[in-house]
Amino acid sequence: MRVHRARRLLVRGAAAAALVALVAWAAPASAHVTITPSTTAAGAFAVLEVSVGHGCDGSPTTEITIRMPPEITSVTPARNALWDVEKEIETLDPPAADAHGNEIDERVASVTYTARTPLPDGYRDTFGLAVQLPEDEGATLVFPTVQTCEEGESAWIEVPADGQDADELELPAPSFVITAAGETAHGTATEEASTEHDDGDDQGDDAGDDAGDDVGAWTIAALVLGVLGVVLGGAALAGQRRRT
Ligand SMILES: [Cu+2]
Repeated sequence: MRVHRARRLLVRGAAAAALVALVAWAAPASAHVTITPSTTAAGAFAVLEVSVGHGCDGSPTTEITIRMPPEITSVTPARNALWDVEKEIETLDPPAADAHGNEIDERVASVTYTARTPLPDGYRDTFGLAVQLPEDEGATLVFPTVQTCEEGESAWIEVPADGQDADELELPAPSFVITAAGETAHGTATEEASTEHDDGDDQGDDAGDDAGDDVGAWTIAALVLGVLGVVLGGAALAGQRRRT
């Protein structure tokens, strides 16, 4: 019982933190071209969701080219029924090593999606890129992206200068920061899912007990994250209000 209540608390805490994080994140970024990684953990396999939120000053989008940072050596773009997708290959000189230690002499430098039917302003679309993230924790990965429209284009290639807030940029390049290996929202979700499955069979009860010992720590972590999220969210909102 205790475990179940703690688990519920954990879920609530995590949900609150996620909601606040989402609000803080989505408020300034919703209209831009953005990248949402499924995980930011060093060395992890991630799916990067590239989102296009509007056209160029109202003109429909015809093409999106996403340049891959040099730290990423392999990319598998998802197909999309409404777009043709093409990978631009570049030669690596000197060669680099891939995740398995094999020498590679070329990589995907950019991915281009070309619309079969232009994406009207006021509608969004997303593109999935499967990649392996580099090991360098703390590094910022930048994905300069050019959006071409029936009329004009938007080059999402601006990077904040030292001390500058990315929110101040008009056309910020999508980017995210690599975090410590294993420390991810994805990992938490797996943990929750596995304890969920454990209810019922014998084998699961053992695993459930093990998880129960950890629940206290997880609950505290979730609550701390929740409070942090509220503080960050408040700061983001305050910052936004100041500007308007
Ligand atoms: Cu925008």
